[in-house]
Amino acid sequence: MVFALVRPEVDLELIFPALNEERRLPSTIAATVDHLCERPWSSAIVVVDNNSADGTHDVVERFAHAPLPVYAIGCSDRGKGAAVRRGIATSSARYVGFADADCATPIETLDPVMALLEQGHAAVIASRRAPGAYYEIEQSTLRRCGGWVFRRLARMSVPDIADTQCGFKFFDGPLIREVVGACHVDGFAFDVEILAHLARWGHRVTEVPVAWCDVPGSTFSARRDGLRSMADLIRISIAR
Ligand SMILES: Nc1nc2c(ncn2[C@@H]2O[C@H](COP(=O)(O)OP(=O)(O)OP(=O)(O)O)[C@@H](O)[C@H]2O)c(=O)[nH]1
Ligand SMILES: [Mg+2]
Repeated sequence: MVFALVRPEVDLELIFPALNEERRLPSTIAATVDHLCERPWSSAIVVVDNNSADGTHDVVERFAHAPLPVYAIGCSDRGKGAAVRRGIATSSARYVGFADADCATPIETLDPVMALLEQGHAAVIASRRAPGAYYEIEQSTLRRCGGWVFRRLARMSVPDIADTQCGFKFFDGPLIREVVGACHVDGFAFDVEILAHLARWGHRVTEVPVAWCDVPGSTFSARRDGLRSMADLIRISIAR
């Protein structure tokens, strides 16, 4: 693990927001290091940990001698959105993006994503609803109904994006640093706020199909996070 206030510039920084991820994070970082080492871009991994109560911090330490830098940084504001924004705002990479600690989106998805970014696309996001995508989810009725309402509310701000919530999104670095400077949502609806800003500023968001697999151990609570996300979505659509 590397501590650094300012991280050296690389082609790609991949941010993992992590809250109590000692079980899901080790294999995800290992697979990501293996993948990135074989790619032509210089890259770094950044875990943004909101003071996890488990051994998340120790997991990152185990990668101290990895062939590419694996940083751990903190975030005083709670929430996945706050953590991702902190990772992006402190990055100086040419391209930057985030993925979930559960590796629900296979890391191989990075190859088509990077190809599109290098062709000049501003934002490339994995999508479970783009043609060619595959996913299967076992969810409670409450979560399914909540998801339905969430999608309808999200459409008020980003009508053209089929899947706003897949945790695998990559961007042009300078552009997204400017975008997150104008964003405020700390919880799970932060993706919609970022995408809405990109759309408002005239940037196209490209969705790439993903073979997504559900991974147990979710940190999302349909009651607590679901209600908060819906309130955030209403705020995002009013702020237009
Ligand atoms: N730093 C930080 N990370 C968080 C926080 N809440 C969630 N995360 C991370 O956000 C990522 C996505 O969380 P998941 O628990 O997989 O939730 P999800 O993917 O939205 O929902 P599922 O489909 O149920 O998995 C994981 O890497 C979590 O550790 C938080 O408050 N702080
Ligand atoms: Mg997940």
